[in-house]
Amino acid sequence: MTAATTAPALPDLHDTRPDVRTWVAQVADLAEPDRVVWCDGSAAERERLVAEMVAAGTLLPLDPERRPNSFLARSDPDDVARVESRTFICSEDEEDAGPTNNWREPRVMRAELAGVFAGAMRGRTMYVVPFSMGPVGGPLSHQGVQVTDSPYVVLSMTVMTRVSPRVLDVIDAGADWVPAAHSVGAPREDGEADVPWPCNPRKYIAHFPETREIWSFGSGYGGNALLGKKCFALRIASAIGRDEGWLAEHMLLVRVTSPEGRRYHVAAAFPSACGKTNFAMLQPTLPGWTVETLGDDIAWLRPGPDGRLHAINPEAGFFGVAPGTGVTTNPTAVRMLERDVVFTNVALTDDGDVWWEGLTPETPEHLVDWTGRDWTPGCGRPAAHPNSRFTVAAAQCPSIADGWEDPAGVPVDAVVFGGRRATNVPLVAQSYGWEHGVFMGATVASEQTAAAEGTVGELRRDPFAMLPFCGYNMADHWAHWLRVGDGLAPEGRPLVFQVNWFRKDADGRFLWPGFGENSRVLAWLVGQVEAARSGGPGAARPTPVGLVPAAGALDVDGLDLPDADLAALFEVDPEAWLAEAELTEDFFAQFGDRLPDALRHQLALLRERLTR
Ligand code: OXD
Ligand code: MN
Repeated sequence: MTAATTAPALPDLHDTRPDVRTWVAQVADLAEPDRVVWCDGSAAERERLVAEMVAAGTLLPLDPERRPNSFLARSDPDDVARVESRTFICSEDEEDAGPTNNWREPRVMRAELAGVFAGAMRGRTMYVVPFSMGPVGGPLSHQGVQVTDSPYVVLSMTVMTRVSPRVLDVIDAGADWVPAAHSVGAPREDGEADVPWPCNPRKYIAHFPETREIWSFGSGYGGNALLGKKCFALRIASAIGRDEGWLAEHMLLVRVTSPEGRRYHVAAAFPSACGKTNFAMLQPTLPGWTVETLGDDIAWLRPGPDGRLHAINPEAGFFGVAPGTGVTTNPTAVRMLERDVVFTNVALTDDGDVWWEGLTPETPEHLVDWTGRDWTPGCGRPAAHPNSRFTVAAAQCPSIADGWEDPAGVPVDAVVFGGRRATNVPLVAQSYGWEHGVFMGATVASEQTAAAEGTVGELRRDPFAMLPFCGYNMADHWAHWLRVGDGLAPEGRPLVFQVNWFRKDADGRFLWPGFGENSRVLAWLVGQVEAARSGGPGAARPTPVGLVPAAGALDVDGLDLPDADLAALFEVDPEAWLAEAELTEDFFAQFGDRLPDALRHQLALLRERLTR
C-alpha cells in the first residue's frame, strides 16, 4: 500500500470487521490518498474540518451575529446538480435495471471505475465515514461506510446521516453494510495548489444493486456525493427492499393531528424540487390542526406484524432547495436556518448573510451571486442557483415531530403521489383501491425542475417520483408495491391519493394558493381515512380519475377562491385524459412483459370510466 495510514482516530479500530478494513485498504491502494482518517462524527471533528475548509476557501464563514456557525460554499459552476445521464445501475442482467435506468455491465463498469479511481486521491486525505441510515442499530436501519476525499462531503454526511463509531459496533456485531466509495476525481500532484471546489468533468454515479455497492466519481455535489441519500437510501435500499419485502421511497413523512387530537401519518412522493420540504413543514391555516415533520425526502416503509406499513425517515438532516423557501412559503424552515447551516450556491449579502430568490419579499439592492460575481436586481441572472441548497440537522427543525427518531417508525395512514401539473390532474383525488393507487403512482408525470440536469418545465414521466432513484426495473417496483399491498391487512393498508398544487388556469395563473392552505386537503384526506376505518365511503364523489371531495367537503372557508376556480381545480376533461391514457400506454409499453397485468387492467378501467 502506497498510502500512509495515520493512527486511527478510533481506539478499537483493530477490532473492526476485517471486511471493512480490507475494503478501506483496497480503495486506499487504488486511489493513493496521502493519508487515511477514520471519522467519528464528533463536534471536535466538525470544527477541524470547518477550519480546514475555511482556510482552503471552500467554506466562507457567514456573519457570526446574523447567521451563527454557518457557512457558504460555492461549487464549481459545472457541478451544481445530480447528473442523471451519468448515473448507472450495474445489475448483471440489463432487464433488471429496466428501460428507465442507464445500465452498464458490472464487469465493464468495474474496469472503468478502477481506471478513473487509480491515483484519484493523490495529494488528498481519504476520510472513512461509518454511517447509519435510520437510528443506529434500529430494526429498520441500515449501515454504510463511505470513503471520500471531500471534507465538504464528510461535513454534510455528518449532518444528513448518523456518523458514529457505534455504527462500526453494529457492523462488528454482524450487520450488513454498504461500501460507498467517493472521489471528487481531482488528484493534486506534487503540492499543486488546490481549488475551493475540486471536481472532474467526467462523472460516474455507479450502483451495483446485487452486491450492494456504490462508486461515485467526479462530483462533490448533493445526491452525487452524499452517498447515504439517493444512492443508498433510494437506489440500493430499493433493491434491498425488493428482496426483503419492504419499500424505500422518495417520500416526505409527516404527522397530522386533528383538532380532536387524533394522529395520522402521511407519506408523500413528489418529484425533486416540487416543494416537499415546504409541505413537510407546513403550518396549517385550518384552526386546530397541526402538522409535524418526520422527513422531507425519503421514507422507508416496512410491513409490521400488525398488517400495517411502518415508516422511518432514514436521514438525520435536510438538504433542501433554497429558492422558494421563504418567510411566506415556509416560515418554519426560515427559523430552522437561523444557525448551524451549510449553504451551497446561494447569494451573499453585503452584511455577510445569505439570500436567495423567494427568501424575503424584498430583494436586496446588491449581492454577490452564487458564482462570486456582483449582482444587482434586474441584471438578468439569478442571484442563487435554482438548485442551491441548505444542509441542516433535522433536530433543528421547529416542527420536528415528537419521537421522530423512534427506531420502530410510525404507522402510515395515507400515501400521496404529487407532481407539478399545469393541467389535467385535480387538486386531490383518492384512488379506488390499492391497485388503482399503484396505477396513480406509476403514472405520475411532472414538469422538470432544476434538481437535475435537463430542460426545466418539460413534462416527464416520474413514476412514484422514483424515475432517477429506483435501483431496479421500474415495472418490478410496481409489482413489488402490489405484492406489499397484498401482504397488508386490508383494513391496515394506507389509503392512496394523488395531489396537484400546481394547476393553472388558461392565463397561467395558479388556481390553488398552496403552502399552509394545503392543510385543507390534508383535513379532507384524513376524513377519508376515518371514514374508511368505519367502512364508509366518506365525503367524496366519483370521477373517472378517482374520488374527489363531495360538494362542500373541502373546507375552503375564508379562502378567496371563486367557485369557478374551485370547479376548475377538480375538472376532469375526458378528451385530455384519453390523450394522456394514450401516452400512458406508450409509456407502459417500454416495460414489455415486466408490466404487471394489474396496471394494464387499471388503464383499461380508466379508459372505460372516461368513455362511460
Ligand atoms: C433531492 C432531489 O435533492 O430529489 O432531494 O434531487
Ligand atoms: Mn429528493
